[in-house]
Amino acid sequence: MNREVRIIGAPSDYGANRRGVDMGPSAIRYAGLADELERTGLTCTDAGDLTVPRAEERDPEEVQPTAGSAKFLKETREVCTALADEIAETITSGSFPLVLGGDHSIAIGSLNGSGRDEDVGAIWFDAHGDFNTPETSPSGNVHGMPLAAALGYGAFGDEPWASGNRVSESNVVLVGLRSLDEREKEDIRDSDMTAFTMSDIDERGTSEVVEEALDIATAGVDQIHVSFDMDWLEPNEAPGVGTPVRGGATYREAHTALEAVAERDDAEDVLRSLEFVEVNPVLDERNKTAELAVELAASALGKRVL
Ligand code: HAR
Ligand code: MN
Ligand code: MN
Ligand code: MN
Repeated sequence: MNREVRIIGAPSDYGANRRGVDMGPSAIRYAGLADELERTGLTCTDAGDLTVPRAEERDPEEVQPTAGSAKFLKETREVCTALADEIAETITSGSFPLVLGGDHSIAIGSLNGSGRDEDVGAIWFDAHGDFNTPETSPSGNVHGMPLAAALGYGAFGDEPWASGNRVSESNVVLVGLRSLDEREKEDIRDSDMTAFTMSDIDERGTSEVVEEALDIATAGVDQIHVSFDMDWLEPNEAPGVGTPVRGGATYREAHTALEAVAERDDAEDVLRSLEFVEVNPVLDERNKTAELAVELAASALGKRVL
């Protein structure tokens, strides 16, 4: 990474059913993000947090717990619109956006900011598919929908703030899946995305799977967004997440995956934006998950042991 890194906090918990994930950006900063990136040799500035009024400080009349079957969609639109603008401006100014969530609904904004002026691909490290729509979601939680939203599925097709971007579906790759809803499985199979499950990682190893993911995500587009949901990891490594699922990536596998991204970026300048989401300090053990997010950010941005 040879651009200045701009840290952008998106402290929203409107997409999740567990409160506390709005404190994720603070926890990751407190874990030493800026210092670690400087030690990695990067220049970094902190843009602070986007303004996200919490549900309690809003006029109860104005808070919309449900809109169709997507909860807090109006609030999520506000956050994502602001985030998309911030990311697009950061890229235009020549800096690199490093986004801190917040629950994964913020990725709708990240994908729209990253894919505003150019075709982009995406790699999605997650236990979950995040491919439900308001029509298919069993929970109504928007953090289970950001990929479907950005790609214009279901009701999101009529929401330009969600789907008015240049994210190329055939360049979207999910990695490390292990928890999908029944309808979501079908929709992922029917889509033009590529999906690798944890079984693929078991059989082929992390390096090979991530190399192939990078090949697919970058084919025919210049750059990619990397979205890293901390629940990708095994819950004992990352206990501070709202929806942990057993059978996740190990500590080393997570570093291996992001080191592979960094190596590719060294060679071809493929990273356009990066985010770490779903860190929930209320559920964490002594900020362990936030500290791991810091380490992984450094790996993704080029930290080398030697
Ligand atoms: N698929 C489930 C739903 O839609 C669970 C989504 C889980 N949340 C996340 N996203 N952390 O990766 O409700
Ligand atoms: Mn997710
Ligand atoms: Mn997840
Ligand atoms: Mn280019």
